[in-house]
Amino acid sequence: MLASQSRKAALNAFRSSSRKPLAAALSVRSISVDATASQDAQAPEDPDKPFTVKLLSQSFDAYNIEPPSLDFVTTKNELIDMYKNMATVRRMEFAADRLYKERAIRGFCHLSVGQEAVAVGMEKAITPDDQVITSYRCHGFAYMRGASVKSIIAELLGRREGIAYGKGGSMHMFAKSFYGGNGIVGAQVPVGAGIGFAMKYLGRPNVTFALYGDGAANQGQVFEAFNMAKLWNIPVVFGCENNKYGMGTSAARSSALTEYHQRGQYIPGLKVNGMDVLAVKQACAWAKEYTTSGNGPLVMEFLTYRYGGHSMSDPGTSYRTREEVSWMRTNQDAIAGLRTRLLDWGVVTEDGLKELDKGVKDVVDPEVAAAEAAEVPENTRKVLYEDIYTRGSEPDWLRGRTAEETYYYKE
Ligand SMILES: Cc1ncc(C[n+]2csc(CCOP(=O)(O)OP(=O)(O)O)c2C)c(N)n1
Ligand SMILES: [Mg+2]
Repeated sequence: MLASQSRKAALNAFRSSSRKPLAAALSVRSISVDATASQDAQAPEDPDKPFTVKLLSQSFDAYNIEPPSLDFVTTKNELIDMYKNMATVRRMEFAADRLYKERAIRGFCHLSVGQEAVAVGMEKAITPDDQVITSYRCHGFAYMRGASVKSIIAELLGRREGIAYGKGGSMHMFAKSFYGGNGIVGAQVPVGAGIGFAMKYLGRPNVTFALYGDGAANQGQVFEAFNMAKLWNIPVVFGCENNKYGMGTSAARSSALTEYHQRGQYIPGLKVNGMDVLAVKQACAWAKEYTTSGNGPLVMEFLTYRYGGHSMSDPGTSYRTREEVSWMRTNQDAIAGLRTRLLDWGVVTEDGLKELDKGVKDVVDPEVAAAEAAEVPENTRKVLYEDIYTRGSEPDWLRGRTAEETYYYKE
């Protein structure tokens, strides 16, 4: 029996078990978020030789458009690379989790553990000249856009070696063709439409992905951006990462229609199994082709799940059950799902997987250590205001959390 088949059997057993409330909660999704089940396939010997695998039949749900093909063409090397990328993002965020708990990271810290397939699958479908902008949950996207693990962790630690010189923190990381990391919920959607407009205006053949959460999807500015994008046929993909919850409440309690891919009304949409990195890549490649062929925008919904709370200060269990979180972790995890397929398809052996995991550890851990070893910046006016104020306009004081904490440099 294939590993994926035993997983499938476990899943079916769970679904038919007496634990009705959770099964009911999960069945509101009309497409699968299964990342583990796979059709039979056999990878060729040559790691660069393309071969075709079938995506699960419930990978996509299209709105006013033909969905992408379920035939996914890949290579051993691509599959291995996707695995390494997702494992790297997860290990990096585990390090951030530890550093936050040790109080080395202060302020905000939003982890995407559970959602890695979206950032990785999307990047595999686009080029470095395509554009990406996202919400505050941005570490994985920053890494996939080219930021090093060291520069991301150093940013969280407030070091000058950070990707934004330690002045942005968790929500404000930027790289080439990556416009952050935005702390204002929803703000990145019209900005993303603007980036897409710039691509069209400049005659570039590139797509822009503007990502937002289910919690941002009801904002007025989102619909204003949809309108302009359609009016001017802007090559932008509005990508809703639907992880089922906003900051403390479920999507079903905040949205009159939780089919986020249909919320563009006059814009075609596609819902994607966001726990399956292969489905994400297939959908994003299809979306790039559609939007950059003069068809205008698309609305995409990535069904995904975050295992942690909204931020480090949220245990994430007051608005969902522990059972639900652990069920998703055990049964629908994107990384575990790809592991199963790598084995089933003969891409790697069990020993090969161990090697891959060790390789990820050997890359991530020294980079995290280097970020931790970087010097804490001096608390001087020069360092604090560098890159923030135009020379000569720096204030002589720094506001604290309370009036008493205000720091006056000249005293
Ligand atoms: C304009 C604005 N309103 C409120 C907030 C506070 N806030 C931060 S995240 C969040 C919920 C966002 O949920 P969602 O978009 O689903 O993203 P997720 O946390 O699930 O990734 C809220 C209300 C904010 N940052 N900006
Ligand atoms: Mg959400």
